[in-house]
Amino acid sequence: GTGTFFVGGNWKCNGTKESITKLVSDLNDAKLEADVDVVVAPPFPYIDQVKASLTDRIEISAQNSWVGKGGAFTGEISVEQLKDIGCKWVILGHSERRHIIGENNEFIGKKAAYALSQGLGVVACIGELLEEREAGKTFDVCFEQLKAFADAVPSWENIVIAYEPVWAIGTGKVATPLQAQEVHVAVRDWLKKNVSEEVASKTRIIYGGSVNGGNCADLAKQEDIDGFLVGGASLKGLNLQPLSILQ
Ligand code: G2H
Repeated sequence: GTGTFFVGGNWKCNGTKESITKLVSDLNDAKLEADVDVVVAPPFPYIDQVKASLTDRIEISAQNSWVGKGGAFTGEISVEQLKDIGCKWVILGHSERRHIIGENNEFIGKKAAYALSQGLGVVACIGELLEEREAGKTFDVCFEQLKAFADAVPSWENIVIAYEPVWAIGTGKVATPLQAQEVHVAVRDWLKKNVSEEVASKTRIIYGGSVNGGNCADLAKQEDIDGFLVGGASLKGLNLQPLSILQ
């Protein structure tokens, strides 16, 4: 693998003050391995609560951010505000935002560039729909999404790429270790050809889509899987014991 193993918990639009209090207390009690970066992404209204109660060992990510400086953008949350309340990361290009909200590659690229310019790390998500996979377009789609990030960002230093095949998201249908590895190695190769050898060898490429305690160990053994973005299972405390991230 590349760099420090990265495990992100994406809570999506879930939780209450009460359930999040419990989740934070479970995370605070968990014994985390020293050499794993652990990050959680609570819904916006709870970030402050989580920041105030969660161990500093775990960093906080937002699930989205506005494309530029804050101002007259009703309903949006700015990068400046996320920094102000202690976020270190933002997830951008998640398939739920691409396919449900309708964010396109160019807009996502701009968001990434702005977030990086203000010092947030970016979890840059890419991934194909089932019909795209079945039509043999997995690499084309992933490379196009990757190119939109590459065209927009000045540096890859603060970016983690998350490969999340849409058909595996929240479906319980996890990609096989070989299906994931095949795309991860192709992404690394794309970076090598289109960005630089250094960026290709240093950028972490994490997998997301129905990761849980039962399937994470085999996925983590793959050479180019450098971590996970976990949704559903992270609401139960990032319970990835077989990987001994939490013991
Ligand atoms: C993919 C993942 C987290 P889940 O979206 O980003 O969610 O683990 O529920 O498939």
